[in-house]
Amino acid sequence: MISSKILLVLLAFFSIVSFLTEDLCLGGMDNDGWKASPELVVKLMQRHSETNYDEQKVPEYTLPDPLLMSDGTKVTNAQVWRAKRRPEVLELFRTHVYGRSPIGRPQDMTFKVFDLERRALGGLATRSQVAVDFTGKQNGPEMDILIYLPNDRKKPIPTFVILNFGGNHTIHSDPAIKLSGSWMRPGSGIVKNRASADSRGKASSRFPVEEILKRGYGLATIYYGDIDPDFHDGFKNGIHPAFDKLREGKRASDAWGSIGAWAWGLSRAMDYFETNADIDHERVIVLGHSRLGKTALWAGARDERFAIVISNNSGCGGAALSRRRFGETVGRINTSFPHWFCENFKKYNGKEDDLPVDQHMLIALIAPRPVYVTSADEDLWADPKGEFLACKHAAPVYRMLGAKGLGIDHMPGLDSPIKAGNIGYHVRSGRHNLTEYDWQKFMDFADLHLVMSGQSGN
Ligand code: GTR
Repeated sequence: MISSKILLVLLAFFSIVSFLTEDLCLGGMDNDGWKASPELVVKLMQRHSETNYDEQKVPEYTLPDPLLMSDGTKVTNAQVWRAKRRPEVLELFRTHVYGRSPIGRPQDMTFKVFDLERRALGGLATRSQVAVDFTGKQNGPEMDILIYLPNDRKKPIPTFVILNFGGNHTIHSDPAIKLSGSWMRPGSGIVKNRASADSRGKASSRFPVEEILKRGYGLATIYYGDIDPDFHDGFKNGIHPAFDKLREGKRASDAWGSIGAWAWGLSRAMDYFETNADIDHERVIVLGHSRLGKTALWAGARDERFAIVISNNSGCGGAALSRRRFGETVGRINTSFPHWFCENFKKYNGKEDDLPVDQHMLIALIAPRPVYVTSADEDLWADPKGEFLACKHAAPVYRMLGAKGLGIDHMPGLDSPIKAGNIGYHVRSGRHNLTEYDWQKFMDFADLHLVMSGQSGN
């Protein structure tokens, strides 16, 4: 018979061990942390010989120091970071990477709530849909925000905001969600670049709406194509022509690309949240997957009203360090997607070492607010290690601002999230995707950090 005292001691021992394996990332038996599967590396290198997936072939590189001003002065305290270096780094990203977006809320922008249902999803949620007319003109560019807020929680509600790839009606089978009339990329349920009713709910595996509501969070989502359709048309459609200032009929080399536009749209959604008393606008978490993960990081870097920023499998031009040239490179992304970044970014095709920034500095711009970055085991195109290293090299800025950064130096094991510091990270089993596992970890991170820091927007 084991006495209850011994049982208690054993229980305490095992909970300490499990705490350590999660937070010091011993990841079960995997003390060395995550490494790409050698079989996968061989397979990918055979399939795409022009792409590097071999860690041994990552070139030597030196990262720019986020705490060193362009004039060579060292940033030694939080005041200098805030007053001088942060604006300088932001300006470098505007000039060389994402381009310059219009500043602030457009004067004539209007919000119209065209749907309000207090007994949505069997009474679990209040659903609303809001039309945002960016220029205040009926026939001008417009985005629709779909919002679910839990009914059984005290208002205001901390809320996730996420852009989606297929239209708001794809995130859930709720038949009252407006079927998007915007331009769509070809795919199932799409006829002549428009959504048909067949596409309702088709992305629901990426949006565990009920789970989010049950954990006390709201969810707001917007179709990214409402802000700018994702194809290169010389910036004639979407939001760009309404706000672009041309010089002699031409766009400037630092004019905003599509990522800049999508991120700007997220800030306009925040403008709306500030007018809705049921949404806790001081606890809005901006999140995105893949190209929209790049977008979430840029949105959170530019707009400090976002309390937490989450990048899911964002890769090149997102959380991954460009200088590693592992998986997708600057040259590759600018060739495949010439409309995502500003024109100046193309100067760095094959010349990553000349960039005055790297992506750890994008994460540093979010400091000291909590940021969570994820990778996926099989998503070598997005360079999991490069995503982790960007978090690690952003940490000195967090520490200078009095926040704990990552708290570790090497990659955690598979499925072993790091969440105690203001920089969180996990590498999940499986492919490039946004899964329920990812959402559970985002909510764990938000539970921990929204309570602890009680972020205030500004
Ligand atoms: C890929 C692109 C990535 C990533 C992804 C996505 O084709 O190379 O940078 O953004 O698309 O957004 O799905």
